[in-house]
Amino acid sequence: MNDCIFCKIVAGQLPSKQVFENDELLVFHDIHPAAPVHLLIIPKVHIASLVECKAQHEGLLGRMLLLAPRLAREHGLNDGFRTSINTGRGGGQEVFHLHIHVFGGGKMPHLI
Ligand code: D5M
Repeated sequence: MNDCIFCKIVAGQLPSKQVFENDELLVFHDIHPAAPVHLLIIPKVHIASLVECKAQHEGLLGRMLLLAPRLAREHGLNDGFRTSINTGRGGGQEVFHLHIHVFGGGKMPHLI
C-alpha cells in the first residue's frame, strides 16, 4: 500500500527503531510510547486490520502473538506485559496496517 506508513517502514523508506525481523514479521518501538517499553509487532504483508484477516492468516496471527512473550522477556518485562490490537476507528485504530502493541514496564493507560 503506497500510503501506509508501516509498509514504508517495512520497505526501509521510513526509519524505525527495529528490535526483531524475520521473513514475515517486523518489530519496532512505538513512536509515541504509552509505557517504558512499547513495541509494535507487524506483518510485512499489508493487512489493514484484524477484520481483513482470513483463515489463511491463522498461522501468521499465531506467530505474531507467540512473539510477544519472547519480546517481553528480552526487554525485561519480567513482571508481565500487555498486548492489544486496536481494530477500526471505533476500536481506536490509527494506523491501518495490522499490529499488536506489546507494552509494559511501568504505569500504563487504564483499560478494562
Ligand atoms: O496505534 C498506532 C501506533 O503506531 C501508535 O501508538 C503510534 C504508532 N506509530 C505511528 N507512526 C509510527 C512510526 N513512524 N514509527 C513507530 N510507531 C508509529 P493504533 O493501534 O493504530 O492506534
